[in-house]
Formats: sequence, C-alpha cells, structure tokens
Amino acid sequence: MRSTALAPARTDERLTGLAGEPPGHRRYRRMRFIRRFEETLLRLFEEGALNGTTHACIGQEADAVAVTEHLAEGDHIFSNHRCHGHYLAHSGDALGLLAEIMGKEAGVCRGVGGSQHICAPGFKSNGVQGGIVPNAAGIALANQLAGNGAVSVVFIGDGTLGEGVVYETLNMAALWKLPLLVVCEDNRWAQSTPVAANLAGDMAARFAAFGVPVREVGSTDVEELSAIAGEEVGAVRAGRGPRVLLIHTYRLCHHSKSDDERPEQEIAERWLVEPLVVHGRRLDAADRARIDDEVETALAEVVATARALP
Ligand SMILES: Cc1ncc(C[n+]2csc(CCOP(=O)(O)OP(=O)(O)O)c2C)c(N)n1
Repeated sequence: MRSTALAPARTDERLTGLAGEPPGHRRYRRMRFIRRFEETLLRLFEEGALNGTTHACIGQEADAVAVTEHLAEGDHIFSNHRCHGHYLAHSGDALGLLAEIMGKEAGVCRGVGGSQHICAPGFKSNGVQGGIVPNAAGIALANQLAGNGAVSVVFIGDGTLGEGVVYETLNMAALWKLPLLVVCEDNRWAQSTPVAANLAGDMAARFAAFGVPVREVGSTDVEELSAIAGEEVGAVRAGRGPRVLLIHTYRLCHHSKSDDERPEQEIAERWLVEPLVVHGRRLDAADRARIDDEVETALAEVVATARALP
C-alpha cells in the first residue's frame, strides 16, 4: 500500500538564503529563485516536457516574498491558480513543485495536483477563483477557537473580486473577527479583461463595506511591501480581526502559457520597475552576480533531478 504521507519539503539554501546572509540579499535571492523557476517552467513547456497549463507570477514575486517572511510555523497560506511564487516563498521546495508539475510520484501531491492544486503542510491552493477563500476563513476560525495565535493568509487576484463567495466570507470573517489576512494582488488584468472593464466602483471600498481595514499599496519594492505586510500580519495575529492588503502590481507574462492581448507599450513600461530591478539596485553588482549564479546552479540540479524521477 502506498503511503499517503505528504513528501517533506526539500529546500536548498542557495535558493532560500544562506546562513547569516543580509535580509536584502535573501530577498533578492528568493525573488530571483521564483523568477528563474517559472522561466524554466515556460521553457520546459516549450520543449514539450510538461503538460497542461501554468500561470507564472513573473513581476509579482515581491508580494510572495514580502508576505511569507512574516509567517510562522502553524500559519496557513491559501493561494490560487497563480500559486508557484507563494508556494516557493513559503517552502523553498523547488524539487517537490517541479516534480508535481511534471506529474511525478515524488511531487508535493504525488503528481496528481499539478501546477494549480498544491496541498502541503501550511499551504493549499486551488484553481477555482475565490473557491479557497472560505477554506482560509475556516482554518482561521479553527485557530481562533484553539487560541494558538496562528493566522490564515489568502491570496486572490483583482479578477476574483467578481466572485460572490469572497463577500460571503468577508461578512462572516468580520462578524467573527477571524485571524484572516486577504492579500489582493491587483495586477490590472483578469486573463484578457482589463480591470476597468470588469470592476465597478472602488476596489478598496468593497472590503471597507464589511468594516474590514484595507491597506493599499502600489509597489513592486519588496522592502516596502515587507514592512507593510509585517504590520498587517502582526495586527491580524494580535486578534484585531480580518484585514486586507491590497497590492497594485503587474503581471509581466501572459495569463497562462501564451494568451496575451495587452498593449506592448504597457508591458514594456512595467519591465522597467519590476521587483528584481527595483530591489536589485540595492545590491553590489558582484553580490547580484554571485547570487544569480548560485540560484542558476541549484535550479539546474533540481531540473536534472526532477527529469530523472520516475
Ligand atoms: C470560478 C472560475 N471562473 C473562471 C476561471 C477561469 N480563470 C482562471 S484565472 C482567471 C482570471 C483570474 O484573474 P485574477 O483573479 O485577477 O488573477 P490573475 O490571473 O490576474 O492572477 C479566470 C477567468 C476560474 N479558474 N474559476
């Protein structure tokens, strides 16, 4: 009989951070790791080494790194179809995720979840827009009843603000003062629909209608985002009820593997202020090059190992 136990996360400090490394270097390394992991995935798809589809978070890496660094053992992350960055920032388990996407037995979910459906300790993702938001509230309620100080964080996109279940959940979470942080990554597009064409009124006001405090920031700077995320996670952990962190950002790649109808000029402008450029300027060129090399070497090992898996 096969074991149903989840595979333990396999991490490599060349991807997640060397011991004693300055926080700025560690953040750069983690964002670079996520970026290169997803660029590698897109290449593997082109080669025909992967099936199905995948949604890259290229351009949004700072959100994942900034939020997850404030989470602790016992906290839960809930994510969506664009989950790789969140999962890698949480676990560092590049091999488990790549093996999962390749449909291999050694994958995080033994190869049956794929790119969008990850079930791991402290982490769950689901490709049904908004579908996982009530789960996040349910775990938040369980933690509140247990009085263990743990928090639930759920990542949603701007396009998911069209899902009614988000509002049903906000209502209960606010009434019950659940330890829930909703991180809304507004990347301006829902697949091929610009936000202006599908969202009436003001985004932040939607949350405020439930009396849920909203912290709004338009930034791709991991340091700025980390400072704000730390305050928001801290307030939720202190028992002050649910909160929303609304991050205005941008997705630099197509929605999934190829679909993209956005103006080229708009995309080009956002490449100038993407997270690695913004934060990378803070590092010496030599440190940046060293970290890039270490990430590249470690990822190449992960890809070779994953390819050889049964
Ligand atoms: C309930 C539901 N409807 C439609 C889809 C198809 N779909 C997948 S992603 C997506 C757009 C999501 O936009 P957003 O929430 O802004 O996230 P983003 O893709 O921009 O990260 C759509 C329509 C889905 N997965 N679930």
